[in-house]
This record gives sequence, structure tokens and C-alpha cells, in this order.
Amino acid sequence: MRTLKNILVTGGAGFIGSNFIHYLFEKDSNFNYRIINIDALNYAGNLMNLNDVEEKWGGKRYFFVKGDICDAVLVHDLFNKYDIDTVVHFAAESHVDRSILGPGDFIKTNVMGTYTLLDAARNYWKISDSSMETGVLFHHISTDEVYGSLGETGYFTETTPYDPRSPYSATKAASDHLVMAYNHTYRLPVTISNCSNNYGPYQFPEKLIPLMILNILEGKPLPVYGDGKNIRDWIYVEDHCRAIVDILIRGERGCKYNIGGENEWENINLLYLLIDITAKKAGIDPVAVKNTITYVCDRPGHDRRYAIDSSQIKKELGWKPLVDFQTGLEKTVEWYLCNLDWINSIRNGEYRKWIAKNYTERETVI
Ligand code: NAD
Ligand code: TDX
Repeated sequence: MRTLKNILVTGGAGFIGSNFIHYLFEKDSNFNYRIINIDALNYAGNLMNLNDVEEKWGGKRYFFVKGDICDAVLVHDLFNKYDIDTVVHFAAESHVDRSILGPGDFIKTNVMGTYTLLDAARNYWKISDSSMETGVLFHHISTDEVYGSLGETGYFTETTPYDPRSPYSATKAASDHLVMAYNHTYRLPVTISNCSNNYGPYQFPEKLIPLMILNILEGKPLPVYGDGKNIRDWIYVEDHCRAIVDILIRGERGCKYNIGGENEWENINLLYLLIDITAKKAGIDPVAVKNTITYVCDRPGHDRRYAIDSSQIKKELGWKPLVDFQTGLEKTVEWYLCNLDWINSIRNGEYRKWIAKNYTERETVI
């Protein structure tokens, strides 16, 4: 069992990162550590996701730093200033469609950013052969997409060979390899988790589920790529966060853990279910909404099926997904319905202006 002291969370203002920070503050009974959140606040990073945490814990147990993980001086300063013993590395460019339009930012953040963090950890922790036994840990958040695409049967296991097929998944695969190389070559204590598609509160409305919820509410067309029969394995974000905590505390150094929801859905069937739930909660006619489904051009290189075999983490750490899909989707739809100001602030640009006025890089560190 590891004791956590000073956790550097990267990308903590994004979807999964902010859910993770909420999870630590609200649901982890062992919580007595400090969280330092570094986030560049790109289009998907949103400090409103953490207003309540900042209010209650800011300057005591929670510290936000606006900054880029590629900034080696800043990252090194953070390790020193906060005596970091644990890294949980979420920060990434995360949307496949954006990686197809322009891979450059993905290579910078996902590859160079991960390298910068690994090197800072290695230098600060003064890694030697015995440090695998010490309390420090670099946990890297990765994705099932590194394994490529499945046919109608089979599952990704931790030993499935990597076969990334989009610029996004190629950069995530590269970062996974770097993490393992630092473990093998320099004995850096690391773990990696490869998770399937997450859904839940605070997800930027470019990803399938929040995009469809908002389009349903606004009466806009619902764009389905290709034949709509691509399959994803969906997991409620809180189940993912709980798995990460289990790995931080009890995971074996140098190991990878697959995390999945055991919940495969064809996109089109997921959309029918989401329409039923959203229409019912919002009091709109589901039949009219179904008429707005629009089949559009397929995503180039669109992976057909992802499915995760989570038996290793279940067996070794006793983790399993707890939230069933109907319940998770209902909670998610309710969250978006109750947080229309969050959506509006992203859309009307006010939030961006506020960030530009109130935050400059590095100011909280130097
Ligand atoms: P997100 O896009 O919502 O959040 C990413 C966060 O990283 C944002 O807050 C952004 O501002 C920040 N960021 C981006 N570039 C940065 C940089 N150079 N320096 C500092 N911060 C930077 O993404 P997400 O969906 O929360 O994904 C988080 C992690 O989980 C990613 O590593 C992603 O690959 C992985 N993952 C996501 C899913 C999913 O379904 N969303 C599934 C498996 C794995
Ligand atoms: O408008 C859409 N219409 C559509 O049919 C969008 C945005 C998506 N899709 C399809 C493409 C996929 O088959 O829905 C599926 C899910 O798409 P995304 O939400 O973009 O997720 P995906 O491409 O599967 O990748 C996600 O899961 C793995 C995350 O974005 C990644 O960060 C994560 O690593």
C-alpha cells in the first residue's frame, strides 16, 4: 500500500482530470494529501469544473497552476516547490477528429509533454536501482485506442500488440512506449492504465455523448459517422477514477492495467437509448428527435470496434465497474440539463476572456 502525499495532476481541468480531482476530494476516505493541478487551459480545459474545489481547498490542499507540460523549467520548479511524490498524467490533446485535421499539437503535448514530465520526475526523484521500492510513482493515463481496431470478436488484453491507427492514438502509443522505456532503462517507478471510452459530467461537447445530448436539446441534426455500427466500450468516468486510485495505491510498478466498462454499444443503438433518456427528461418527443439522425461521411480510418478485457485489474486489485449504462447516462443527461450555464460560457467566449484576464503562465509558481 502506497501513501500519497503531493500529487501532481496534469490536465486536471479537463474532463477526466477534473472528475478525478472531485473523486479524490469527495470520495477517497484516505484523503489527506495535496493536489497540484497543472493545466494549459486549452479549449477543453475549464476551471469552472473545479470552482467548488478551489473555494474549499484552494491554497490549502489544492493548488492550480496554469502552464504547459512541455515547459521543462516550469515542470521542474513544480517538482521542487511541492516535493512531488506522485504524478497522475492526464494532460493530452484527446479528440481523434482534431488529430486528423492537425496532428502537430498532439505530437507536441502527447509525446514531448510526456517526455518532459518523465525527465523531470527522473531528475527530481534521483532514481537508482532501489527506487522501485520507494514511495514515488509516475502514473500515465492512456487509452484502448493504442491497440488498434477489433473485428467482431475478441478483446484487448495488456499483451495485445500496439497498432495505433489515428494520429491521436499514435501519439498516445508513443507516450506509453516512452513511459515503459523510462521504467526499463532508468528504473523509474511507473504504471499505465489503458481505458475505454469515458462518459459523464464535464465532458467537452465535441465527443459523441455530450455532443448528441446538446444537439437533441437544441433540435439540431444528430451526425452519425459512416453506417453507425462502430462499437465502443463505454465506462462511467467515476469507475475509471476509482480504478486509477486503486492503481496508485496498490498497482505493481512497471505494469499496465486495462480498464473497461464491459459495455459494448454500436453507436446507432447508443444514440437511440440516449434519445429516449434525454427526450423523457427534457419533455420532448423522441420520435421527432429520431428523425433528426443524419448519416454523414465517415471519419477517415475510423476504428471499427474497441473492447477491453479488464480481468487483470479485477483479479489483482479487486476493481470492477459499478455504474450500469442506463444509470450513468441518466446522471450524465441530468448534469448537462442542470448546467446550461457551463455550456453557454464555453460557447459565448466569456469564459476565455476571463481566463486571459486572470491567469498568466507560471505566475503561481515563480
Ligand atoms: P480533455 O481534452 O477533456 O482534457 C485534457 C486536458 O489537458 C485539458 O484540460 C487541457 O487543457 C489539458 N492540456 C492539453 N494540453 C496541455 C499541455 N500542453 N499542458 C498542460 N495541459 C494541457 O481530455 P480527457 O477526455 O479528460 O482525457 C484525459 C486523458 O485520458 C488523456 O490522456 C486521454 O488520452 C485519456 N483517455 C481519455 C478517454 C476518454 O474517453 N475521454 C479514454 C481513455 C483515455
Ligand atoms: O459526431 C460524432 N458522430 C459519430 O458518429 C462523433 C463526435 C463521433 N461519432 C462516432 C465516432 C466513434 O465511433 O462515435 C464514436 C465515439 O466518438 P468519440 O466520442 O469522438 O470517441 P472516440 O473516437 O472513440 O475516442 C474516445 O475514446 C477514447 C476519446 O475521445 C479518446 O480520448 C479516448 O482515448
